[in-house]
Amino acid sequence: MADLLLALDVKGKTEAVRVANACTGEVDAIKIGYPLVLSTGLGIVKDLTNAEIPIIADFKVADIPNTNTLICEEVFGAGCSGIITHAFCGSDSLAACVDAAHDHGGVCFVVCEMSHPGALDFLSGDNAVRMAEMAKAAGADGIIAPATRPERTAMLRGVIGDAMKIYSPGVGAQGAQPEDVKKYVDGIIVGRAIYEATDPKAAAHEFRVRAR
Ligand code: BMP
Repeated sequence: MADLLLALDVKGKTEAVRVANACTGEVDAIKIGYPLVLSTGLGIVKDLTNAEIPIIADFKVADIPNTNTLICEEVFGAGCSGIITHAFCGSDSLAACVDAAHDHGGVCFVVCEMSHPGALDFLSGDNAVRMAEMAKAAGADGIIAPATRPERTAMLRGVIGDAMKIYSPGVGAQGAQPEDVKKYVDGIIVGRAIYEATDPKAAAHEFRVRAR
């Protein structure tokens, strides 16, 4: 049984609030990232938290520890409850994000293997295993692993154990189905298949039911 996270990669406040309001009650969290925040500013978090849904900032943080800490302070200060970071900058950079998240009562998720075909160039294989081990050692709350490669996500579950969560993108527009991964993960991430749907609420409802 997996939660449903809406990847709200729309542009502008009007569209973001329209989709978020439509999906209220059907999604367990909203993931925001550069497309939305660069088009609206971080103030969009307050507009979305009116719906009282947890907001996770997918900024795939990847810098030196001090810069990572500064980014996290802005994210959690704006009202987000989670941050998604990369691990490839090293254990000190990763620790900065985990520590900042926990200092603010939030959660930190670590990208280990990505869902798109190009992930096979670097963000996969032994590198993914190593980053999952780094995420566990850093005390991260969970990892990001691909619904498009369920066997890899199952393997990464074995690396991190059951105490950490896995959120899994790739369902819908990228071709994966909720049934492919729901037994391995705690949440599926769906973007275009919901926010581009004629009826986002109905689409979210269907994904939520299928993820259960
Ligand atoms: P969509 O369902 O429209 O493909 O959106 C997927 C979302 O998950 C996007 O926000 C994307 O940036 C994110 N994502 C992904 O697709 N694959 C990954 O490996 C990691 C991601 O964060």
